[in-house]
Amino acid sequence: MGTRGSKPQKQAQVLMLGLDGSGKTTLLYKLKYNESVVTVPTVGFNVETLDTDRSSPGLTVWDVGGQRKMRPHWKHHYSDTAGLVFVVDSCDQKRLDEARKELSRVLRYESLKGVPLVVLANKQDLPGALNPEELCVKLDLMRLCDSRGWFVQPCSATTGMGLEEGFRRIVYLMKTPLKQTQEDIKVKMRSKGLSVTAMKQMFGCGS
Ligand code: G3D
Ligand code: MG
Repeated sequence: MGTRGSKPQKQAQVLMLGLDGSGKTTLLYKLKYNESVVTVPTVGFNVETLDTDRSSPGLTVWDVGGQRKMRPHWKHHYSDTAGLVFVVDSCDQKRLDEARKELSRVLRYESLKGVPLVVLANKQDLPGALNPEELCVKLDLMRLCDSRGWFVQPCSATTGMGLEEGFRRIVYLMKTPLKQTQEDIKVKMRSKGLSVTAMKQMFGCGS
């Protein structure tokens, strides 16, 4: 994954949302240019294309401003969205409930029905960051993500850890029918000797 090559590739739109300060802009530019940028609160949006392997569509990633006054504009991006990435600040426990409410509002939109979701559990480099299992519970993902493929990816926009994995995961979920995703997970679980419930609680992926 990185900058686009010369040959045109089909593009799929990924919408990246999350509260202001969760790290969306930082991670977009880390992923695109492997550079740490000094960010200012995003007014409007940033958009970048990301390369994927040749069998997958390239990604057009929209980073839409997350301040309260910007959130009513999120819906204007929903219609062409093939994948959703929701970024959370894993250290900011005070705002997790606000994040859960915003995510819940987003997922209720008819035009996003069935669209897969990757939650990026950002800022894992900081002490006290909640892990994916804890976030899964705090964000009530099992309930919110009924009938869609989903996954929680730990990451750090500062170090770059987990970013490519998160975007690879959204590509995988976009390409794979939900039933197949669930089947893959069950196979993986059995190979690790885990129960269906335990694995769903840890990593999600549909009902
Ligand atoms: P946003 O686009 O979601 O609003 P930004 O968030 O990308 O503007 O990031 C908000 C602040 O969080 C920035 O710090 C940024 O450096 C920091 N940040 C983003 N991701 C990480 C991360 O993974 N780890 C750590 N430690 N910090 C991160 P400032 O100080 O400029 O507000
Ligand atoms: Mg921003």
